[in-house]
Amino acid sequence: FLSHPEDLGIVAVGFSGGQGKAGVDGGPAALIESGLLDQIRDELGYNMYGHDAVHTYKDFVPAHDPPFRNMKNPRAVSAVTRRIAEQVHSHAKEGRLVLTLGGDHSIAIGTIAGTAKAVRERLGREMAVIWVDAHADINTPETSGSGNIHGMPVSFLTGLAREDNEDYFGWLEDEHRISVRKLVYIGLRDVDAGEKRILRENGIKAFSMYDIDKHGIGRVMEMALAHIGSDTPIHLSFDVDALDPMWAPSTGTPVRGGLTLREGDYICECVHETGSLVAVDLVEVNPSLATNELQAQETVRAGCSIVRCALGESLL
Ligand code: B3U
Ligand code: MN
Ligand code: MN
Repeated sequence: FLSHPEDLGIVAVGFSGGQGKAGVDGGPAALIESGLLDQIRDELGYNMYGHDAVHTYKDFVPAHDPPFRNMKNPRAVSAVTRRIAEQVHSHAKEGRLVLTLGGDHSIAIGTIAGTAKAVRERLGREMAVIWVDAHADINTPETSGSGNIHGMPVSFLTGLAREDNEDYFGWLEDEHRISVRKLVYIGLRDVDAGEKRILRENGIKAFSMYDIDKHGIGRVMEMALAHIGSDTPIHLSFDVDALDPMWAPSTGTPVRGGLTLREGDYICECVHETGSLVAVDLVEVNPSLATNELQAQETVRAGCSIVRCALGESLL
């Protein structure tokens, strides 16, 4: 699906407004300083575009941003994700694979909107999303207990949540959206009651940690990819908190009982192997939440491993 599979568009998003903890905006810089982009260029051989800047979106964050429909920082998140959608779209429309480094998971409103639109324009097709996360991030503004938009991106992207005002995600159009039928979750273990209802009522495919224990990650990936169907472009959105805190402690909402690093890497390897990958997000790396320097380093290392596997490191 990529006209230039050797070309990689990079969007480094230093943004934290989708949740309340400072420091996740420092995730991209930490990943890049640890050498991720050098590894991608030198070891994996990609031509890189847009790798020279971590974007802060300062001009897109309004001074006054009161809650709206229970959402916190709604104008900021809406304006920033609208800009991210343009950035991602401009890479994807050239047929590049797009890598976005976050930032909190609200930024996926922009990344997925951007690729979904480009995939429709270039290929005339609907894209699938594999969402790897401890959380479902499918609250509507009304079901959310926290008001944090990083817990809501999937509801806006599927159209389960809608808003007409363009300052509050009203800029999202059908061309930006994905179907609930083409969405697959992996790694869930902390899902709100309202979200469980949404998953059930919409028949959304979800592989929780229970399913991974029961079937093993190998079988789960077979089932996940079978659900999507071969020959469908895939956007992989990977929240580092899907990994067990043993591997990725330095993240905003760690939940015990998660994926091993190898299981996370394997998910990415399988997705890469399909040849259908069009975009990857790695989000929620927050180096400043670590209780010691080693924890921050380990989380960054795990994030780099996830990204390299998604970009094909393990293929012999
Ligand atoms: N479901 C909760 C908690 C949460 C979602 N995503 C993260 N935490 N990282 C919420 O706030 O919507
Ligand atoms: Mn998430
Ligand atoms: Mn999460």
